[in-house]
This record gives sequence, structure tokens and C-alpha cells, in this order.
Amino acid sequence: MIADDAVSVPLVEPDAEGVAPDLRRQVQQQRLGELVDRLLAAGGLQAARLADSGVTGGADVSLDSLGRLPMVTKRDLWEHYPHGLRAVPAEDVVCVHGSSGTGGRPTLVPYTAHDVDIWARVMARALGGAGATRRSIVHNAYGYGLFTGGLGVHHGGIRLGATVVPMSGGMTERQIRMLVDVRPDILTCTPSYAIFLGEAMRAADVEGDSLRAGLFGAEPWTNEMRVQIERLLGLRALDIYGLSEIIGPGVACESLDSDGMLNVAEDHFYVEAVDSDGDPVPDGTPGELVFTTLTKTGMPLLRYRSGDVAVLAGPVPGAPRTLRRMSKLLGRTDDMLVVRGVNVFPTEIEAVLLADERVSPHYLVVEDRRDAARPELRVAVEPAVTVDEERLAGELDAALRERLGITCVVRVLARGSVPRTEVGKARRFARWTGGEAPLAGID
Ligand code: DLL
Repeated sequence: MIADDAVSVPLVEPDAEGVAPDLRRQVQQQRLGELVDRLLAAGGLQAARLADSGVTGGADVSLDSLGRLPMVTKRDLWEHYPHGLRAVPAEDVVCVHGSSGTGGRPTLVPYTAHDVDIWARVMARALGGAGATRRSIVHNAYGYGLFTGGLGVHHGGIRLGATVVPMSGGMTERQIRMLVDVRPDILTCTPSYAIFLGEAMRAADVEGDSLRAGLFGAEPWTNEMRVQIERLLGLRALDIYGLSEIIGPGVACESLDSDGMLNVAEDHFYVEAVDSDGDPVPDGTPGELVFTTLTKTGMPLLRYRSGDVAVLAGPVPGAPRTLRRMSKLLGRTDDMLVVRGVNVFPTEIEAVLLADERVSPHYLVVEDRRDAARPELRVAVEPAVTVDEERLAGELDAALRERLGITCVVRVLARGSVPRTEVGKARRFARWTGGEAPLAGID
């Protein structure tokens, strides 16, 4: 495992990742003007909204006044599904990706060859930041398909010149076999699958001692989960963030030297953080991330409201990477629970649970709204070791009350009770409005 936090890793694209911030801002400004011209020329929703705001060309828009322009929301994408926000002729599209998304409504994103090239570049940077080189072997266990995880890492690994092992998700036995036989140094998958894989390797008495770093994302995870993954797999666990609407993974990624935050590829994806009224929040204050795809052509988005909440910050002082950084995601605007007047993000619950070494990373948070007047948070955990279950439940309840300011109903269930996710994103949160309990033993 790479343990030294003071490590510095070479930049894959020094001209982009390492330039002085004021030079980068000039590039962003120029790209913003070009983007606005592209959107106006394409017509449709974004062009109409720009025209309504009095914008007649790229020259009318500056980064300083960007906050005055209208935002695009997920609802806009749904209402124009499947191809309504495409900004190029159909023959220029080389692939589509997307996600099933919240509420099961799909989002479909068209990519031009130029977009795939940008994606490959930002993903190559992300892998490079984790210490990957041309000599690296990348075991890629993100799902291949419409989901952007598998192919995003794939494009980036190839661009970097590394060897990609395109495992996709699931078939854990075969994954373990490849980890042992091919000896990759980089692992890419969801954090929950990293745990699953690590536990399966431990159960099979196999050590993946070639692994040095992993890029884990696509679902929320905390620093407490990071400790568990690093312990299980003996690697440095880094966070990678992205969303299909913007490009997929690679919008932002931690590097070995980014001090626990994620470098935003802001030369391609300009980021703002705003409050619930859409007003900017200062660095260090949690806000909803709003992205502008400065260079994309297939489905460029001006000021896309991501629903993801994080804190923004400048680069690490004196570090070679001069990109702005974002924190790990704190949550989503739509998954914030308001229970008896208290705002809670599920990640805060995870942080409390996994800070306790007796608790395994398999848990489920249930928002119990069967009685609308008396909503309750129920938390199912599994012990990682043999424990006094009643005592553990009591102590977790006290720790959750201390951190969140509300009482939760904690249930310690037998190992294996909480469903595992081998393919796709983990489901660690459920809403219970009536009928059968989402998990046996949670009531
Ligand atoms: O999840 C892209 C991705 C693939 C990112 C692989 C990282 C690794 P979507 O399926 O469109 O795209 O889902 C996007 O997932 O808006 C976040 O809410 C959530 N998400 C993505 N990365 C993280 C992360 C991919 N590192 C949505 N931490 C986003 C927490 C994440 N949530």
C-alpha cells in the first residue's frame, strides 16, 4: 500500500492540469464563448433560454456573469428525452450512454468523437493521478454498457497507454482469479463492490498484493468506508466522481497528492456551487454543484444543476495540480432526509456507523414514513465481529444521536442479512411508506 500522503504524482496533461489558474481562466472564458455560440447555433431549449436572457452571441457572456444565466435541470433532460438536447446532427454521434436515474426515468447522452476524446483525456488524468502509468494494469470492474463507469475507465486507460482488463461487474470468482493471475496495480469499481471483492478474497484466503491504488465512485461513500477498503485490499482508495449528463467518470478525481479532495477537470467542466435559491456559496460552504461543459459538442450543457452537494476549494497550495477541488460528495439535494425537522444526509449516518470497528460496511438506512406524523430513521447493521448486540445497538444509537441530533432505531442483524450489490450501484437507503418492511428484522 502507498502510505505516504506527501507523495506527488506526475501530471498526464501538464498544460491543462498544471497551468497558472489565471491562464486557465482565460481558456475557460474563451471556451465559454464558443459554447454559447454552439448552443445558439443548435437551437432548441438552451438557445431559446439564452435568447430570453438577452444573449445574442458568445461575446455577451463572461465567467463573472455566468451566474445570471438560466440553469438546466434533470427535468429538462427528461422532458426532452431521448434526443431533445442534442446539439449536432445525428450522424456526428458515435455513441450514447446514460443512466436509469432517480425514479427509473432514463437519461440518454449522445457523444461525438470529440467528446469521447475529452473523456479519454480526463480519465487518463484521473488514472495518472492515482499513480497509473503505461506499465500499469487496470482491473476495471465497473459495469460495461450504457452506464459510463466501464467504458469511461476503459477509454482513459487506453489513452494513458496502460493495459485495461475489461472485467465489468459481477462474476466475483473470475475477478479474483484475474486479480491473482494478471496482478493488476490499479482497481476500478464501486466502493461497495471493492468491499465485496475484498471480503470474497479474504474468504477464499487469497491476497491481491499487486494492487497499489483504486478509483472508486459512482455512489456515495465516506472516509470511514475508505479505511475499510484500504484495510481489506491493501491499496490507496481514491474517490472518482462524475455523471453521465456531463461526461461520466472523470469530471473530478482524487489524486495521491490532492489531500483528500477531488481535482475538478475544470478546463472542460466549469464548476459552481450554489444554494437552494441558486445563489453562489463561498468556497468551504456546502452547495449544489452546477456544471458547464465548456468543450463538449454532442450534448453540451450550460449550467447543469447536478443535485450533488459538495464543498469547493482551491488547489493544494504549492502542488503541481492547480485545478480547483471538490470535497467528497456530502449528499444529494434530493436524498437529504428531513426527519422531525432535522436535515440528515445518509452519508453522515454511514460516517457514524463505520467509525465503529465492530460494524461491517453492509448496512441499510430506512426512512420509515408509515406514520407521516411520526417519521423515524431505522438503521440495520451487521456486526463485523462477535459482539454483544444489545450493547452495540445502544452505543450506535447514542453516537447517531450525538452526531445527527435525532434518535434512530438501530437493529443489529445476523451477518448476511443486508443484501449485497455485485453489479451496479449499492442501495444503502430505502423509504418505507407502507406495506412490507424493506428488510426483514428492521421493524
Ligand atoms: O455514476 C459516473 C461514474 C462512474 C462516476 C464511475 C464514478 C465512477 P451516473 O450513473 O450518471 O454516472 O450517476 C451520477 O452518481 O450525480 C452522483 O449523485 C453519483 N456519484 C457519482 N460519483 C460519485 C462519487 C456515474 N464519487 C450520479 N461519490 C452523480 C458519490 C457519486 N456519488
